[in-house]
Amino acid sequence: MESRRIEKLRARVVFDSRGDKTVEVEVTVDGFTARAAAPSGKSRGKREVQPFAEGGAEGSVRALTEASRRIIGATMDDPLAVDVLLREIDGTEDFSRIGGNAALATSVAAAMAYAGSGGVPLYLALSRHLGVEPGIPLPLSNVLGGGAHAGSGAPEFQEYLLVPVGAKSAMQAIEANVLAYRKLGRLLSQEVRGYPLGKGDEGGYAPPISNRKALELVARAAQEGSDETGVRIAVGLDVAGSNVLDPKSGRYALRSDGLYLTGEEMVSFIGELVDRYGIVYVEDPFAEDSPELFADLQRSVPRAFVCGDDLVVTRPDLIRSAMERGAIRAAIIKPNQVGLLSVAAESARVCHGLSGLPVASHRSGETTDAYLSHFAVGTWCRLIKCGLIGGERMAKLNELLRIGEELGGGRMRGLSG
Ligand code: 2PG
Ligand code: MG
Repeated sequence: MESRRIEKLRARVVFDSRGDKTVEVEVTVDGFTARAAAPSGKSRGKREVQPFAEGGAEGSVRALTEASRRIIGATMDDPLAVDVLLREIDGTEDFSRIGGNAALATSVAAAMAYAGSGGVPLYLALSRHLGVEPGIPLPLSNVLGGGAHAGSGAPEFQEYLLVPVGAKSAMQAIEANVLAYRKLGRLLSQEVRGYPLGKGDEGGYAPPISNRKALELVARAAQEGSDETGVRIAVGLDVAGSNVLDPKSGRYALRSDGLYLTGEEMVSFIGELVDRYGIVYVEDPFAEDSPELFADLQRSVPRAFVCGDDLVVTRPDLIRSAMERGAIRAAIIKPNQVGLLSVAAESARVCHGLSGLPVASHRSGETTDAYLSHFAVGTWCRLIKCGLIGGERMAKLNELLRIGEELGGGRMRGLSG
């Protein structure tokens, strides 16, 4: 690819879907301007980079604006070329000088501007640069939320997900998930008296019920949705285990179920749920510093995909070691956990090399940007976890439909093959 010049950079503070401040960046490359903002997580892994510089989003904008003198005028030989410069400029291990969100917004805006100045969409520029054939990911949809994303009284598990494993296209997958989501709403209004269908941070329902009850209802909604659409919809979970662990007792506190489990008991409990509800995907079932429990679970449910999020925080080295020791078969790829699109792409590559599933993922505080979908297609993440209901979630799904059109429907291999 030929060399192009970064002509302008401008950073500003904007708000995410939760109303928190984040950083948006505009970059102009060879006359083409692109804009990107970074999302923010609430249940963050200990080893994620710092999202913001000292002084929060404003501090990050100041730090990046100061550093922009070194970025403007630089040349890009490929869509991810600005990342080397960003790392040099920040100079810290955890991106604390400019903040991972400012770095990511710059990384993405520059990649998009580079792609746009060459007349191609981001997913195509990425797939060409990385030598990956583009593919459409299977959408994982959060339809019921608890934990850190909901108020007290909601289940402790953070996300109950629909996995439309039988879908052949993004359109089929989204339609099936929306139908099952509506069925879940009906079931909840019948079964949970007085619950006005309130929602959590990611647009899923957040009812005051136990984890067991939530799973039972989500599994019923998935079954009814499968029967009606003919597309098999399975169930997935993000436990966000670090937030369920009570640090004092070292037990997993599932208050809504009246259970206080040791690590080993939690392995058995999750294993039972996987068998009983046909769960195909379990993210962060344990705290981030217990890889041995992940490995125990993965061994006991070999057909399910145990997935690491806080466990591996989008770091290629951590993903490699967790997959090699058999702790996980899937890894969450959240670009702002590492602050650079190139590192996130490398993480997806590591997964492919170890026959694992990369799962492109949103954050609970999102923006209406849709570059996550381009990233997922361009690096062929097999799954995308981007929520379902809410403009900031649907923006990513609608972008998948548009990309699918360009790819002539697009290949969707999902969980199999
Ligand atoms: C997660 C995410 C996104 P947060 O744990 O997977 O769903 O939550 O962005 O709050 O870390
Ligand atoms: Mg997670």
